[in-house]
Amino acid sequence: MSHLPWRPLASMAVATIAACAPGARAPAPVMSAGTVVRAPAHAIIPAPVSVQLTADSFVVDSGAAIYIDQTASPEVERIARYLAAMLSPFAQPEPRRAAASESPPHGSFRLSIGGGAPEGAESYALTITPDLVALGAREPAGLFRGVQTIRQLLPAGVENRAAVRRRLAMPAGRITDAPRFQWRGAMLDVSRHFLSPEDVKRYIDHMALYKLNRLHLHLADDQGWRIEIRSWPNLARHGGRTEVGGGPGGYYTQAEFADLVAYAESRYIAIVPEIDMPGHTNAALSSYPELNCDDVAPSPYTGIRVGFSALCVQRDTVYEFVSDVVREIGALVPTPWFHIGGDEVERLTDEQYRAFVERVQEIVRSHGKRMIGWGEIVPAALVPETIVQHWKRDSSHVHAARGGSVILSPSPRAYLDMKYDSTTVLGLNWAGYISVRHAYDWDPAAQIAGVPERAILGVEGPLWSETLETIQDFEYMAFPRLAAVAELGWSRQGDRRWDDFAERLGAHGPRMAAMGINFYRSPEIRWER
Ligand code: TNX
Repeated sequence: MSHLPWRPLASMAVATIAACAPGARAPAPVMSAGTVVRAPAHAIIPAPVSVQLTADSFVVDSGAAIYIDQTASPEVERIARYLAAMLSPFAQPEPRRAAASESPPHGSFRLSIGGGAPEGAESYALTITPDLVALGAREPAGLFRGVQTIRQLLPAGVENRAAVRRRLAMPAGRITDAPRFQWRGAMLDVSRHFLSPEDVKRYIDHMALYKLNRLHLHLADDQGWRIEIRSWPNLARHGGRTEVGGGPGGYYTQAEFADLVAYAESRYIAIVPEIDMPGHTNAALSSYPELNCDDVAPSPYTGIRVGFSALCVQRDTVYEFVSDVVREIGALVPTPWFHIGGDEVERLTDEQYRAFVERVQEIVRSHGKRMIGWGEIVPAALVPETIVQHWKRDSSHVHAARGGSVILSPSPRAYLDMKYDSTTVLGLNWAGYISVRHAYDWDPAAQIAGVPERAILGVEGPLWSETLETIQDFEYMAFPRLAAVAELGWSRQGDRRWDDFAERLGAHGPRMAAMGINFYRSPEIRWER
């Protein structure tokens, strides 16, 4: 694994490519017929482990075929089709099968599973010559990540299906890559303001470009319950009908949720469901009087205060409720994680709170899941498999010391709902202003004393939605900071430098624009046009 080579070699490639394309650093895509359109030499985010580019290039000619092995699995074939769709109308939509020993004709792509790639499910090796683009990985997940690298080596026009009269070129060279952390997440708060399944899919597609692999959905809070629970139907029917500001809210049927899970899975993103408890539960309390100690269901809540609600933790009914919810949601996700929230409870004694967390941990385990909770859960007797999500000062080092792992979402760095600066209209600022640089410029391994690299599962950028109504609002806060989170999660600390990231990010402006992302044009970045 090399930490250095990509930078000097990348700038060398910039120099050589500059000689044959307009614009010194990063030539703008030109959309006229017959023009070879070049991507910036290397603006890959997150930065790969090793990039060596040459002055040669590979041109995607119409009719380019994508080859897979004779014995390739249906999943490899699906990824080949995904690549074909990305290259459309240039590539042939149907992948071709060929023996590994056969060399595909000039101008082809080849996707293969094999030993040549670095170890790890998401790792890949990419070799580009003027003749062939060869992508190899140990597992299909690695091929999918590698396809995103191919995508980023192509000009931004590849994102825009309407621009058909173009040829696509990419620099030749070799890239080998593997993630630093296994958890590279984003969180959407669909409770404070509901997002339609289509909007969530849009976000998933944007996450895929940056090799993120976990989408944490905050599915229940005071202001809204967002998933159908068949054994407690009033949760969605009543609890789903509100949101901050009094809008219509909404919820996902189980079929819609299963469809979201499958959609995310096809991009190698796991959906991590969160039902916040015992606090942040007004929507549930309002739906079922028996969850309240006084048997009185409170009114729906559409404000943005926190801390005032709590389940009646001394009642067995509450644990039946929790078990039903975990069982039904758990059955909809193939992955092991179930997030119980656990934050900001002001209505219970410490002892009541800890006992609740311990009992719920047992329920989650009894359904075959691994519990995740916000930092507040640490004082409970947690098993090492339980995962703690750090967001503010907590005792996550205690969890690390008992062999547990931690997801880092420190609010002053990773909270995507914080304003960029004092002029940002959307968002909050209780954890400070978070410029793109501030979101990028920190080392997860140095963040918390007593939580070393080996105890860190990864990083996650939560996007709370008290002030965000439309998907465009969500995107404005998430982009480009989510790209910084992605690089923090994927790239080695020694391979990350703000100046360099800022330059690569500048080249993502046209790409994000072509994707239709409503991103914040931060003045810290020299955006390419
Ligand atoms: C704190 S972070 C919360 C959320 C709010 C967020 C707003 C956390 C575990 N709890 O309930 O939405 O701040 O930034």
